[in-house]
Amino acid sequence: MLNLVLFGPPGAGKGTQSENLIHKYDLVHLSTGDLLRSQIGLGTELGLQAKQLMDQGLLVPDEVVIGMIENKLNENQSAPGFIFDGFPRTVLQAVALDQLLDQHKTKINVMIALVVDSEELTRRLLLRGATSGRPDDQNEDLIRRRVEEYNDKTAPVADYYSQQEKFAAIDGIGEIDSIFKEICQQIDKSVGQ
Ligand code: B4P
Repeated sequence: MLNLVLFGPPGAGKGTQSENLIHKYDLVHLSTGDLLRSQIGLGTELGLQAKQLMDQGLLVPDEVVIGMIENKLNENQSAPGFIFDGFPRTVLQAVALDQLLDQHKTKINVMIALVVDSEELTRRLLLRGATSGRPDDQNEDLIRRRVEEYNDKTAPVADYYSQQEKFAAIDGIGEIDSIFKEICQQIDKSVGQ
């Protein structure tokens, strides 16, 4: 099995690169952002609660996203591997993911971090906000809040994978295709191909 964490601040290109990676490596894509937006679209209680936090640029509670990932792992027991996009976003989520994968007799192979400066992140997200209708992409103060939330709560997750010697950083600025090639090289290296 190949299990990959795609990591980086909001707008770093995680969702964009995941689209290509799932085809090349035949992986199941688990994006907690997409899962939460789907709950919002369905108007569920969970979606309503998540929307209040997401619209403020804040993370939703750990137990909510961990529960969603647990359900998806159980639903996809015969998958050849997973790409975790936007999860884990806290150290507690990272510990929970290791425990869940252990129950499924598998593990994370590599965490790939896309490095992009905050000026470029703001530019990309405002550009996406102009067409996507995502409320969290339409306001510069809110984007700044999301980046602060990332720096406070999510950035330490990199150390967690670094300590396990699974961390690889890639420059996330440049052509989408060339960044994709670099990610693939890193994945192939980590699985010894
Ligand atoms: P996400 O949906 O994960 O939002 P994101 O980080 O903004 O998306 P992403 O980073 O994938 O966007 P991409 O770079 O591909 O989360 C939204 C919210 O959900 C969070 O703020 C939080 O509230 C909540 N949430 C999600 N997961 C959670 C968790 N685990 N715990 C708690 N809360 C959670 O794309 C950005 C733009 O850049 C696109 O328009 C793309 O076209 C462009 N782009 C990409 N690569 C480019 C490149 N190389 N050059 C130029 N543009 C590029």
